Amino acid sequence: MDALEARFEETIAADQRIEPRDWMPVAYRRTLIRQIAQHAHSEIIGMQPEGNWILRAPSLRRKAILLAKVQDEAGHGMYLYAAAETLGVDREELTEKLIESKQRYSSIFNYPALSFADIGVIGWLVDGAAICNQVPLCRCSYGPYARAMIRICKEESFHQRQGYELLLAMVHGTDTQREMVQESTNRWWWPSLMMFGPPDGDSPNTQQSMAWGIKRHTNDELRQRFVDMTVPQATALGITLPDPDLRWNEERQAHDYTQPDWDEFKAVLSGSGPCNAQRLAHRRRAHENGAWVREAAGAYAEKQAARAARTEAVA
Ligand code: FAQ
Repeated sequence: MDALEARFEETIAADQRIEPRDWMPVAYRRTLIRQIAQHAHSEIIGMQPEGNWILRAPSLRRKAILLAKVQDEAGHGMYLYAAAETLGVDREELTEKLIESKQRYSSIFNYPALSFADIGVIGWLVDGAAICNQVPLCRCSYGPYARAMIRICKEESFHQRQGYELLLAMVHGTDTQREMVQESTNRWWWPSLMMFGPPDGDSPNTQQSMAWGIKRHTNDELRQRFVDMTVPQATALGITLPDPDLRWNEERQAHDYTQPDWDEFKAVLSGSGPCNAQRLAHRRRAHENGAWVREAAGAYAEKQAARAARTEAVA
């Protein structure tokens, strides 16, 4: 092992951070680019299911909350692309890979938001799962990713609360509103469990990512944490989770639960989920529609650089 590699291993063993200027193994860099890019793309594509409801929110208050949440997601995407750029890739390149389906985004955003109850349930379950998965990433061994995650997690926590607060209002409303919450929970429960990734036995990246301190827990550990956290919240809402075998296991001090349909997960990952084509087509269109902004920003930057060069030459 050469000195650079030994230094990297020592930093990881001492639970300190790797910074962009530090030497790192090619595979460590590659894994981080894959995960951070996938995470950034998820935030950007993740604006679509909720964005669909901004114009149909039932009150000004609900609209303002939803707008703020969706804007936060755009911001998260930007922090994450910036974190990925410290690894030597650029945002343009990552965006191209997303729209050409060469990089992934989270499976969860390939499901449609069909009713306004979905806005509450996405906040409760999807952001709840995102928090479970992302809080440990604040201790990720790669400094820029870990630091980006601190702010993202604070905002995700607001997102989860706004969802739960909306559901509390709905379950205290009419019978129809309560039914809407139950129906929406029934649809989002299983895809939310899939967000944590495949079971540990089928997860090719977990072991190495844990050894490098990129991931701090396995997919199954985090999924279990999410189930245990969510069950009492469902009880407080007075609704049921759609798993007849969900029950507390005294011996394990955890809930037993049914696995989601992993064939469905694979199908969604391979592009045949309910909204895959729609999500990518929308993202592609937005990228094309934004071409003039990128061109204008590029022309402006060139003009500024030429002006600075002229001023320097005169001085
Ligand atoms: N969807 O070996 P593993 C959010 C892929 S942000 C799609 O276990 P790993 C905020 C995986 O990439 C949600 N693909 O992989 C929000 C790998 O692909 P490969 C996003 C998935 O990386 C809320 C293959 O399967 N969060 O929700 C999924 O060790 C509301 C094998 O899997 C993050 O990205 C999936 N669910 O663990 C926004 C968090 N699971 O190798 C708007 C950071 C796995 O074939 C509204 N990421 N794959 O290229 C992570 O923690 C990890 O990457 C995991 C996967 C845990 C997602």
